Amino acid sequence: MSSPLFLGLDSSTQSLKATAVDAELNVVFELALNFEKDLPQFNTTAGVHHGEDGLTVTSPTLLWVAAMDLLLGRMKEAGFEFGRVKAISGSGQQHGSVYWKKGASGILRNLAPAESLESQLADAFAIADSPIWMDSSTSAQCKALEEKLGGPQAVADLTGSRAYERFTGNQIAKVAVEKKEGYENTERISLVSSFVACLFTGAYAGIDYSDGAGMNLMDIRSKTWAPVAVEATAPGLADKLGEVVPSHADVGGIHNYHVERYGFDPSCRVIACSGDNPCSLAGLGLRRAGEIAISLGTSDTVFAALSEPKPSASEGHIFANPIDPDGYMALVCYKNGSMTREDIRNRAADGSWEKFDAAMASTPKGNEGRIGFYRKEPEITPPILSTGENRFDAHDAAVDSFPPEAEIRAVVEGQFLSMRLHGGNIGIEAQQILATGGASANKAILQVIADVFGVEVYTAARPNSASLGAAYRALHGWRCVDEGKFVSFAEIMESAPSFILAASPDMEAHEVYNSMLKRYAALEVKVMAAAK
Ligand code: ADP
Ligand code: XUL
Repeated sequence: MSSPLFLGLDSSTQSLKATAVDAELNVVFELALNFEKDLPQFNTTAGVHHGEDGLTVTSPTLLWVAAMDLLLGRMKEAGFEFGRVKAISGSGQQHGSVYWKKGASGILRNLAPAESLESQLADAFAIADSPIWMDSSTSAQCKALEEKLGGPQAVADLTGSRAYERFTGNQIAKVAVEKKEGYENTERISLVSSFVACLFTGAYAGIDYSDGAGMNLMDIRSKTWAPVAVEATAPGLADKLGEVVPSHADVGGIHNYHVERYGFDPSCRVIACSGDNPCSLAGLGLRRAGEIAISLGTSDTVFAALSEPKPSASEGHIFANPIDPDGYMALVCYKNGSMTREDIRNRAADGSWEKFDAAMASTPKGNEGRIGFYRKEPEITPPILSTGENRFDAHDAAVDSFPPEAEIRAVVEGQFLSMRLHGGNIGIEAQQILATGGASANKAILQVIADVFGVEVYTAARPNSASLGAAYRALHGWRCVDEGKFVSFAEIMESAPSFILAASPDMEAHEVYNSMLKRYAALEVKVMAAAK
């Protein structure tokens, strides 16, 4: 008898990734595809389309559909044994929304294995372009929600976050007005995560409570839709959302499409899919106080598990914890993550990470007092909707440019000073850091993290903690079903591989960063004021 496998898929901004683990959590298979490179017919840049207003950002929903068959087909060609998969779960970029057209549930139910998902679902969406987390075009809707619910603190207390532009409820509110016909023709709205579950079950799958917390629609404590927020958002929305489900819930069996086309066992279960940051929390097994994660993907995020939610009206988010039904997670998100570092790399290091690393090695820690702010995209933390760059010398005087090497160090140091500042503001204090995501492969970046926070930085053997976490959650959900009760996630993680020490703090540099942090905070206030 072949041993069971558990499969995780991560539908992120730029890519679709698969990770399979066995029951002892050994990674037995990994594969990824890149939306821009592997699906050029959708004409995206790094998986997205930017609107002309500089604020609207969408991805074609059908791109994500086509990517699923392409990845599963490549897995089949590579000899992946789908028949061994006991359970599957997924991860999705948070906040993005999918609008299923009236009648789409019938199309999903009747998926035929001989035809692609893309051709069968071509007419299944009432809105062709999904708003995603990078969108910042809904300030008016955010203001309206906060006014209706009694202000930012009231929205934060109810939903875990004040109203944020990328949060799904505010995106839905905009769609309901600007694409009224499409909205009225929508029978179900999925998040990217629950949408992945729909593609596997061939039915509408519930939104899990961890990703559901990123919508400004869910009561963060009861983990059910908050009627007052739902009603304030858009007409008839309650009927389009379905049920909120626990992150470890079994949301259905695999559809025959996948059994026939790829060779899945008909008994394979689908476990609720969740957001990429929640799945990363699962992949890293974050539990202990003081253990924090820094994820460096398309977005940069810093997050930690916590037991008592203290939602802030000014910044950060509280989500339900995807692996602990009584717990929460706190998160701060940056839009100017990897794409902004890439932009500086392209301008100051000829597009080469080697040259980028050489520049880091040739510049002193603390950058001789230089501090830079880089907004290739409108920023979430702190909220600045205009793009731009601000550079300051050691005396806090604004300057127009830095030498190329200093520019590279500035974009890295500024980001982690900001994470220490804003993470600290919502109670994220590090005793140990787990780094993940594409840029966590970069040792020079990890050293800056260790020095700024003054703690050790660890990495997993692989940087894809979201798809790995989805695979772990597939195993977890399957165990919960099998035993007919909630099994603690810690039990699942007993055989998880240990982390690798990637950078130890240089305490002299840490002192330098301690004093820079005060300057950074003061300069940030100036930058914000000037940007308004
Ligand atoms: P996502 O899951 O959001 O699609 P990933 O976690 O896969 O993103 O990260 C992709 C990013 O990783 C790329 O945009 C790239 O800028 C960054 N990256 C890859 N290698 C390096 C490196 N050596 N140094 C810094 N950044 C890197
Ligand atoms: C989190 C957020 C991003 C996306 C990126 O709130 O907006 O990290 O999840 O995938």
